[in-house]
Amino acid sequence: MGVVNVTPDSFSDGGRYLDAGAAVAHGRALLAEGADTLDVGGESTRPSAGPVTAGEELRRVVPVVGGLAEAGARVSVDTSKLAVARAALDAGAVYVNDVTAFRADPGLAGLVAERAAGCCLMHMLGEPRTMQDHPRYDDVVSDVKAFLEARMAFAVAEGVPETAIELDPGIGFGKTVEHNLELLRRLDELVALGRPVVVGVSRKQFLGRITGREVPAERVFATLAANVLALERGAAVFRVHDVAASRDALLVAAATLAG
Ligand code: PMM
Repeated sequence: MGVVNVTPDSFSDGGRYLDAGAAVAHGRALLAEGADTLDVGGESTRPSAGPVTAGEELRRVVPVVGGLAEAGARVSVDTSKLAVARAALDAGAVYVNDVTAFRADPGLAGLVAERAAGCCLMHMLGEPRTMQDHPRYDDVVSDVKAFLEARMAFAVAEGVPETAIELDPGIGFGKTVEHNLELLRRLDELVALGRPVVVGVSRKQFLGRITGREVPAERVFATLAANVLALERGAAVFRVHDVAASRDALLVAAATLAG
């Protein structure tokens, strides 16, 4: 899953693809690099990011979703807002990636069901503005697992078939470096929920802490290491900025594991 952020303030690529034409060109390049899905987002979820109005998010996202769907891409929309998801599905998206797992707008579940779309339910502790202020868990993996199980039950109760649901531990969303590492180390416990597990480690801050790389774009090798280990522990979907590098690393890892 290639990331197409149409935001001024995302942590690794904010401001680069704010213009719809530039974002579509970037998405097309990621497709050429081998992305299966493009995840289009118009609201940054970085720690300390402020909210964006539905109108502004719509304005950013819809032309890009339309342009990429027209180019033949399988398009995901990264949003927590019903109005944005609806417009994106109208414009050709087939998947809703909600970092709040339908908590911000419970009506999203019904929309996903009605449109027979796919969805990703992600764990986040708190909200972006405060999530990195001393996150605490009894046991991070058990807590995240219980949360994802509960959100999946909610979605199913709202009519979303279980087969349409993918689950994401939300790497970096209300987690310390050690929490993120523990989640990756014990990812098989989330895989045991029986749904494809999505991981988004790409260029994230915990990789910078470990490697000393402060510039997100310099965390590509670190991203590959984390994704390969996640694959080995059963992850199915890899949300990444660097598609070509990730594709090669994951293909070699998958071929080795298959032997
Ligand atoms: N991370 C970001 C945004 N959306 N969605 C899912 N499902 N999983 C993630 O880990 C995730 C996400 C933040 O990264 P970005 O600002 O580079 O998009």
